[in-house]
Amino acid sequence: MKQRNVLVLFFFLMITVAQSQQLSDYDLWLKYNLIENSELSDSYSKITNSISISSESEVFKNLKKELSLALPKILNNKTKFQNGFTNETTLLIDTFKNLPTDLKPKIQKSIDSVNEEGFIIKSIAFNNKQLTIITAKKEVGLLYGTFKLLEFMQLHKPLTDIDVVDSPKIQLRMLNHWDNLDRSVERGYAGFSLWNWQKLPEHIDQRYIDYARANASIGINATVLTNVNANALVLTPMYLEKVEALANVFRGYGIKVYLTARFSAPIEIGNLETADPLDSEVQKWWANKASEIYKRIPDFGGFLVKANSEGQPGPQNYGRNHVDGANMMATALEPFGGNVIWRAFVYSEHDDTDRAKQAYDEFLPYDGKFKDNVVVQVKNGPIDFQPREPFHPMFGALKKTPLAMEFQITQEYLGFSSHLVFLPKLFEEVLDTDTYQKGKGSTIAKIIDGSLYRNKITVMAGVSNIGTDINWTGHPFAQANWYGFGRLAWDPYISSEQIADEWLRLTYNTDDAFVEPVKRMMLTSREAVVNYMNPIGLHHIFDTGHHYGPGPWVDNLGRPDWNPVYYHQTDTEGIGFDRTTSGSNATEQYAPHVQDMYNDVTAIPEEYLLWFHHLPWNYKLKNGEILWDGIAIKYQEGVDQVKTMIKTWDASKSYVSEQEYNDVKMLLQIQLKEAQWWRDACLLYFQTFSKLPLPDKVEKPTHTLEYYQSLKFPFAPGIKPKWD
Ligand code: BDP
Repeated sequence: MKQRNVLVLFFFLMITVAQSQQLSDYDLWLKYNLIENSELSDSYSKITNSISISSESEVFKNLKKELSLALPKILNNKTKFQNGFTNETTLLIDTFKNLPTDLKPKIQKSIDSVNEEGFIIKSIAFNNKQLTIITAKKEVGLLYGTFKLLEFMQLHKPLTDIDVVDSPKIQLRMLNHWDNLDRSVERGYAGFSLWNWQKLPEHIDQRYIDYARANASIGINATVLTNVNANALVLTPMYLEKVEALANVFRGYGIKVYLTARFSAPIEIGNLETADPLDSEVQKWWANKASEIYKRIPDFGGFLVKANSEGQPGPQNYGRNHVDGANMMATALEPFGGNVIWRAFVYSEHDDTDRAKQAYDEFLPYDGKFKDNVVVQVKNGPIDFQPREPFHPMFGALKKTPLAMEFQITQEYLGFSSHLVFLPKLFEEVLDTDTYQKGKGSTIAKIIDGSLYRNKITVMAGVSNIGTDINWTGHPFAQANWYGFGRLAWDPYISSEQIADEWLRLTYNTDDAFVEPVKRMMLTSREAVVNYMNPIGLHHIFDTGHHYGPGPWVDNLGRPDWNPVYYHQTDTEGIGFDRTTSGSNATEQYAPHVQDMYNDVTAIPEEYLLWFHHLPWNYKLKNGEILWDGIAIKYQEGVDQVKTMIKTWDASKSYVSEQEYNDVKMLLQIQLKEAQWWRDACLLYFQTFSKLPLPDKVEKPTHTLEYYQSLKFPFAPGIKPKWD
């Protein structure tokens, strides 16, 4: 009997430990772990001993809540808040205009250099003692400054002489949720949509608040709640009331709400017979809709629109064009300060031009024709969020239209949430790329932050990887992709290495012996996935619809450019898509310097080789290997890299909790199995054309090609409804 009680107690304890561990996954990078170094802890305590806050606004309430949550955890002592500045104050948090008059001159220069969302954290001598100040032009800057101060503490940085002057370089730092009203998430691999439409507006889930905290902590200031494949119902009063409730939560964290607008909404929910953008009734309908929304949500951000793309309705259904459609909506939003974000992800089933060329061809003639409150949102590459793509040729080519960057944080083509892939490495590669559109140094970062062409609106969007999973993102390391996206949207020039370093310290452990190897693992993970899925410029060889696993053999889909065989163009002679002047001439869409580089098989970086060139199997790569061997060895390298990742993680075991260790370990095992699956399936298939043996270094496949071709996944997560 006694023994049974002990056992029950033991199980109870185990469950509690497991639950508290999972709850810690829920805390993301806002863990606020206790600082054990007493010297450091004392110095932080001195600074945060007595905090002055002067207002009771939502933003102030939220930053106070955050400090009250964080400081006792980090420093193990209580924080004293005061109303307004006193002699006791050690940390003063206030907007510049409200600072004590004799303090202002000491900060004037710094405040002049920050923008509307920027902030200053400064330690200064004042009234014979040392005072730390967080100040900004607007309240939201104070929130960002507060999160930064807490971040510094979690990173164990010295604060005694702190002097930070920081501003976001991009205005709209935005998540795009591909969330449907039934709570399924298109390309979502982390559970259901966070938005519980059925319980809204009355029930405010704590998740909404924690979501807003997490976003504010990395500077994300806009969210599109709904899928680009939009449902017009979200624009009806019943849903707008729910959207309003979310906007009310997010406002206090500096986050604006946007919605996707289905172009045919005037017909579907407005009882009109047309959605023609030049029809005055349609124009009136959108104007009234905008005014209805702004009555509820005065700071509503605007609409994100996917039009005439993959079967979505748009202006072309009425013989009009993108400019007509976007400007009509922009006119409706203009009186209220709203924006239209018009997506450039278009390709037509009636056009057999290389799909990689179509968006550029369609949009270039419209450059400079959009209204001032329109931004055109472009995916990072010309096809579709592949593990690696060359940059989209629209970047830099449209000189008079602000372009938004659209990255995909959710891993549609990168192993879902079972593969550890650190995406800031991919984002950084894109942002650092030189388009040469205005001479050398015309990097994508400069186009996106508006510094190259002086755009009025600047936007970076990321297709969210967040859902109801307890750890938010499915894979614990996928939290780093949300985090890293936010950091890069704030400052597109910081390095992925810095992001990985800081994320690891905030999330797991600040010990260098842990951080250094695990950081290297994160930084190589992106190249690993390229190697085991799409090496040397291969792309879009994913299985149908769900995009889970390899399907290079697929050739039976409705339109040529949905089929992998279209993208690799393999035959007995060789492999690759000729996009040079002798082929589809997609290279012509780039600046001359880049054209020359991509056209020249000896000058092109080999990672893009088969994206632009069709080459014989025995083509000699730079390292002397023939192409067939080179491809096979890259696939093997990808698998080997995952094996090394597993070793690194094993060696880190003592630095993380058992559950953290096990969780990632199991996921890495899946990644290894799937990397091998990719390697074997692709090589067996390509071998039917090359007819060459696998090089010795490459492990032999464990199954036949027929076996891999027979695999079906009808219930793979994230499937796009209807079209599969
Ligand atoms: C593709 C996805 C599809 C999206 C589409 C888009 O497969 O689910 O609807 O992009 O971005 O990557 O509109």
